[in-house]
Amino acid sequence: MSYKEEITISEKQLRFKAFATFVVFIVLLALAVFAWKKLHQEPEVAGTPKTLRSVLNFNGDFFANFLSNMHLAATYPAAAAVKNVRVNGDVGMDNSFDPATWKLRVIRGPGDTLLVSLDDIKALPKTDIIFDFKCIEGWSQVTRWAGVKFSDFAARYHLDDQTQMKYVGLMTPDEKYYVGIDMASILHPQTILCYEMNGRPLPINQGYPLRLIIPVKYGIKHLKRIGTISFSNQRPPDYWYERGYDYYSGL
Ligand SMILES: Nc1nc2c(c(=O)[nH]1)N[C@H]1C(S)=C(S)[C@@H](COP(=O)(O)O)O[C@H]1N2
Ligand SMILES: [Mo]
Repeated sequence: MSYKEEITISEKQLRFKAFATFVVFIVLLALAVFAWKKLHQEPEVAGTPKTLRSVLNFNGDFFANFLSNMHLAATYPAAAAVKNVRVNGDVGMDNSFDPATWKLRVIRGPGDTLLVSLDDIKALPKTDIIFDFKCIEGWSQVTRWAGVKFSDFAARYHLDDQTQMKYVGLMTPDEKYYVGIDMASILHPQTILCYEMNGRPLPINQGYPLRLIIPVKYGIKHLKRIGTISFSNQRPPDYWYERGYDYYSGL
């Protein structure tokens, strides 16, 4: 007697099994097609079908709440910074802009806007940061920037009531590009209102006179050409969130 028992299947049984497997396959396929269609008939919320958006929001909130964003992003020696910095997005960066008349508008509250010149900003303590700038498109570059820490700026202009709120909104002067940032991330010690790249004034296509550099977030949040800054307890509008991305886009 052999150790293993032999199993014999009749041809009839075999045919039945093949048929049953095929039926299961068709049923699953039909279900998948049905679910896919249903998903695409759903109303969109912030650029994504409702169900997908709620999964994305859940993931976003999970990472925003349960992972600390108080870590420091890795920094690099100046020699590691690339010379040819990639220019990526240009929404809100049209040529009609006149940098000579620019002032930063800080909306402290209804009817209470503070105007700050580039010279005033440059007079504040300067912070350098060399880090790996990451875009959600999949590229990254070690780049070098300098400016004033947002937290130093907020302290100098006594924005104490404002920084008690939950969010900061930033917009280009034409209001065509805009981002919302949670307060913890904007007050992070590596977040700067940036006016220099590679030791020189920001080039116009990199956001001259002032851009946001926020190493704990993906590139989409590093708004170039800041026009206004405002504060709120509700999430400010966010350009890429409205087009289907994660609101926090943290790293
Ligand atoms: N005003 C404005 N800021 C912007 C964008 C944009 O389209 N408009 N694109 C963002 C994206 S997706 C990235 S990756 C970075 C790219 O910055 P860079 O052009 O200096 O490399 O800018 C961000 N800031
Ligand atoms: Mo990006």
